[in-house]
Amino acid sequence: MKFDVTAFEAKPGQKISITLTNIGTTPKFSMGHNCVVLDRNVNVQNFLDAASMAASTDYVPKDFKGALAHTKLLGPGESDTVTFNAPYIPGDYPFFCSFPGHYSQGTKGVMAVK
Ligand SMILES: [Cu+2]
Repeated sequence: MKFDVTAFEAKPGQKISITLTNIGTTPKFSMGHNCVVLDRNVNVQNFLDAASMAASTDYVPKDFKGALAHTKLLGPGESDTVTFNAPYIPGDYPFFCSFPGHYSQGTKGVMAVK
């Protein structure tokens, strides 16, 4: 369970498009995937804890600040693209699938703004 891209670089403020395609075959309720880009000062585990309670909003907690961008939660064969501007502050920004358990199984990566 991995993203095929686990690291990329961006310039501050650069327009970024992330396209996620779920190439799996397991139904969305048990094996959906999304891609969330988090601000660099947000504690990932705190976000994931909130995300695990947010099934109704694609595991993106609406009352938890810090997601810079996210795709929809995708079932098998589905695809979604999200476009956003990279932050102006250089640093490493994590991205990951916020479906419960998927981060710890390795569905994650880093966007390096420099
Ligand atoms: Cu996932």
